[in-house]
Amino acid sequence: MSTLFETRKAAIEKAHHDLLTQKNEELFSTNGIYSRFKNPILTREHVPLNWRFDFNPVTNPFFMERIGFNATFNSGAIKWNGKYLLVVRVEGNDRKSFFAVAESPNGVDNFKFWDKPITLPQTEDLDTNVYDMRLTAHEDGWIYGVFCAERKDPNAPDGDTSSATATAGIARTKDLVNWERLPDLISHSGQQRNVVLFEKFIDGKYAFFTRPQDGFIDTGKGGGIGWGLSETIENAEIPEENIIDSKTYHTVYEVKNGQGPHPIYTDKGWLHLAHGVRNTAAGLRYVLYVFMSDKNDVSKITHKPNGHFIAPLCNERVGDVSNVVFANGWIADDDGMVLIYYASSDTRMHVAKTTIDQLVDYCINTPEDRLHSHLSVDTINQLIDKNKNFK
Ligand code: M1P
Repeated sequence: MSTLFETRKAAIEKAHHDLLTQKNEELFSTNGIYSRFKNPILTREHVPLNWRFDFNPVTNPFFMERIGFNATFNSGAIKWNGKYLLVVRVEGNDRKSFFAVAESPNGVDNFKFWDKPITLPQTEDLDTNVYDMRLTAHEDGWIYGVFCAERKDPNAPDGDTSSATATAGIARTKDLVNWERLPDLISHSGQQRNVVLFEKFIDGKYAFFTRPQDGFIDTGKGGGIGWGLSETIENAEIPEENIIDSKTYHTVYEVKNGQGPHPIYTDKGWLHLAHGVRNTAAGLRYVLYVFMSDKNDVSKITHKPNGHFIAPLCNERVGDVSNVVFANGWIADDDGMVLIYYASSDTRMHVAKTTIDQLVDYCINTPEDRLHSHLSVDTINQLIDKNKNFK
């Protein structure tokens, strides 16, 4: 007769195997700009069983979970040795996030975590929490991961056990297994989150997209996507930062915004994916937007479609932090396909599929936000008039 240990272990292993080998299904896209997929690509249920369970029947006779995981979200992405890799923000039940690589043969399903999470070396100022890594294959030959390093605010008054600081941590690797930690980015504009290293040297310097912020949550006088150059990466410091894409009243990036993954080069210009945040009576709402910058000057925006590109829909709207979509990873494949990896509600990962050509067309031909209702109506009327002879 099977023991409880054996019965539970067999059932849990089968469910895990079925989940990891499940095929995903591309859904029809009404907007024609990108398609969503039926299933999330990574959930907390994908976390390997040997990270969660003690497999020794003597020390775990009930086959209980010993280490719980809460969420798998905000993943950096890279195509590497023919495989689609995500550096996932995995959050334990203890609320600590860490990074772990998950690999898929096709980028849309069958994601499987590597054997162990990433061991991230520390600086002298230990991180309390790390998250949202952006990956950059830099022309200097390294793959960099720039991420948010969070620590308790040393200036928090007694009794304040919540206030934190956000800084851009930097690590680099050649194999995504062994990582070298470099000193955190120094900027002179307050705290930093959503920092992304650009892949090319600019005038011999390392270039960063930044997101300066006065506080940990509120960007205050900061906010907007910034741009700054650093002489070195080993002691990265940006003396000057210019805002290239500001937060703006009554838009989807009214409260704050941030560069998503590294931009994608096209012969028409650089494609950018970013997140924008607005406030509502139900709290902050995070959406994704796309824009394009000059092919000879990545910091000069040339095309900016109005509104959101992806907003949380259906089940995506609910999770630990509801009404959020967030992306810090996408992969442009050799055939022009683009896979956008986005998380919903700080809980699970999804993929959306499009192409470079569709994204460029979207950027160039979608009307801009003209910032007033009557001008939005004017834009709609222009399309109606243009369509008169074609319906
Ligand atoms: O909870 C939503 C997101 O909030 C932060 O983004 P931002 O810095 O723009 O406010 C990040 O902590 C991100 O991880 C999170 O998904």
